[in-house]
Amino acid sequence: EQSMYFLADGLASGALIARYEMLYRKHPDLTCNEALKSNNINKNRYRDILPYDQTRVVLTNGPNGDYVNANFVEMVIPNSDIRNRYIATQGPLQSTTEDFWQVVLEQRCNLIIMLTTIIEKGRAKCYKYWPGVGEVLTMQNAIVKCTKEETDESGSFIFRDFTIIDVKNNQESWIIKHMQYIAWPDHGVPDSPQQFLRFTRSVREHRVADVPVIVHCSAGIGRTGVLVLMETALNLIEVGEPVYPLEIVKVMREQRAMMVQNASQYRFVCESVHAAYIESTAAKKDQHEKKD
Ligand code: PTR
Ligand code: PTR
Repeated sequence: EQSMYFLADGLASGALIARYEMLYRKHPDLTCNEALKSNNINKNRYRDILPYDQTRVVLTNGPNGDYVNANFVEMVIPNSDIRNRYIATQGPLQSTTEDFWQVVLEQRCNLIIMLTTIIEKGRAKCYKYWPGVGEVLTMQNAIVKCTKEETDESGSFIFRDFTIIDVKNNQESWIIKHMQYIAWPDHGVPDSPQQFLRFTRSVREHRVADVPVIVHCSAGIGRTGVLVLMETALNLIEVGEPVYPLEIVKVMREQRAMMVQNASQYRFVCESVHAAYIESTAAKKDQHEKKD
């Protein structure tokens, strides 16, 4: 597989990282004007992390207007009819919790990926926007209940089940899976490619075609970008298409600025992609031998 050697070489020589460092962090032709309007400016967790106007998620019946710090990100898998949809967003603030759930409601989301903890190194990274087990969060347009919460055996992930009720729409209700990665600090990388691959595969198993998966960390760019890049790579490997990580980052940054925040995160995904390649080649060989 050609792109596997390309990756291994690129990592060993440092060429992959050097080319990553040259990318635009923000697309020069895209704007962030809505984010700066006086009604909206306080809805941003970080003043330097803003959504492009062109791909932002616009609320139709938002209780506080149409703005939320979130972008639609779509990753198309070539030579297939697959397009994996995401909503990449910041960790909600207390004041934007209702807007966050409004996105879930309007987009009919059923999977939320959280890649941060509430507090890291004594700093608030995300508001606890969900109810505890048996508790109910009541908002103007939605009611959310938590029916289940379990930590995986490694202690790195927490899985929750929520039920949401669309109050203004015949009390329609559905189940939402919440998958939280707790062993991944911001500006950092997960403990191991294997652990991260296990989590990303689990995301793939839970995704429903055409429904956007909500992915957030604290700013919604670094860890969120790593996850989107990894899922895209796994999907490409599944369908036998080559993986060129830098091209994937470019496509992501045309939809949300600064996705995959730093070189160590980029290196980590490239290493994980390489690990996934090796696993898939081994699995294919295994299958082949069983057939013989
Ligand atoms: N923003 C710089 C960076 O991207 O690395 C430096 C930085 C790192 C700033 C961490 C703040 C950091 O921590 P916190 O997000 O907890 O304030
Ligand atoms: N101004 C903050 C900083 O540079 O530290 C913004 C920021 C915070 C950027 C966290 C990225 C962060 O990481 P993540 O997107 O993974 O939450």
